[in-house]
Amino acid sequence: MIKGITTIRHAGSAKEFKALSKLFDAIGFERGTPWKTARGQGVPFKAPLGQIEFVEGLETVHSDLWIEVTDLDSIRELLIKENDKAAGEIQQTAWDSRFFLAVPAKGLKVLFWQKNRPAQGAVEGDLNARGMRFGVVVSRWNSFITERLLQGALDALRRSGCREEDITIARVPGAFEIPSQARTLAQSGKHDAIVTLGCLIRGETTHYEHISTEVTRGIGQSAQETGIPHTYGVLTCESLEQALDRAGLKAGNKGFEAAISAVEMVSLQRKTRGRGKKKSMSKKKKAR
Ligand code: DLZ
Repeated sequence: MIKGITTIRHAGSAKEFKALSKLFDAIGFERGTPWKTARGQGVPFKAPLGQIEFVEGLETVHSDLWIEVTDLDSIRELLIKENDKAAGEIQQTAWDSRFFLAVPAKGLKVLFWQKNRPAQGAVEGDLNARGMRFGVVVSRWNSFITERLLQGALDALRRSGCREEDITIARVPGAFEIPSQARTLAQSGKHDAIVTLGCLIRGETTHYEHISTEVTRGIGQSAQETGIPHTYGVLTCESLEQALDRAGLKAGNKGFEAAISAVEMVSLQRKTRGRGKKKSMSKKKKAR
């Protein structure tokens, strides 16, 4: 059974090793488990998809590593910001994509590319959480489930490039307390989005309908009134079995999904927020 593909790149020195690791962190790769012995060190960087492609015929672009991305322009900006002056200009390919070449270390040619999307006039958020700050509100009631949701959410944030220190976790007693804490975090000005996680089980919850309606309404209201995206990872289930399925078993992990949605919403908000709004926010900051 094939498990995966690894491309080994030998760094020329410890300094180059460090610089390459920093750069791959910055562009959103998931860091694997590093190793170090007396004779050397290694650190894997993982992508959601790895493949080997054989090509025959006319192939004009040559590169050691091809990295497909969802937002080519942001990646190029990031590379330039990280001092990779070798990031070339973006060009069109003959196969309906755009690309640019970068040389992050001597002799290492990396090609970043993105498939052209049909021009639909739509703007979408990206999944790069580098530099974003998140508040995560998680309830302790049914902690057997909610802790799994939390692990899913943290996994999603880390994999998208969010740093540990940019995540604040607030634990509340039960789902009913989630909205007020979510609002407190949203109003603090310290978070770009709030991820809410909880678990209500109908069979075990008195006034299930009332609580779930109130929690959903409260979270939505906090999002609308603060202008900070809130995402919904509160399970409302018929049984414990159903909740377990949604917390990492058959039906995925709703915590992971809520966190990924939060990353996308922050990115979308940044892309679509008008200039005027940004200005008035910085004025507000100055006034404080
Ligand atoms: C009281 C209660 C009940 C019966 N069930 C749940 C539940 O299934 N999930 C949950 O998150 N919280 C539950 N709670 C607690 C309430 O949400 C709330 O924390 C308490 O009533 C205290 O205000």
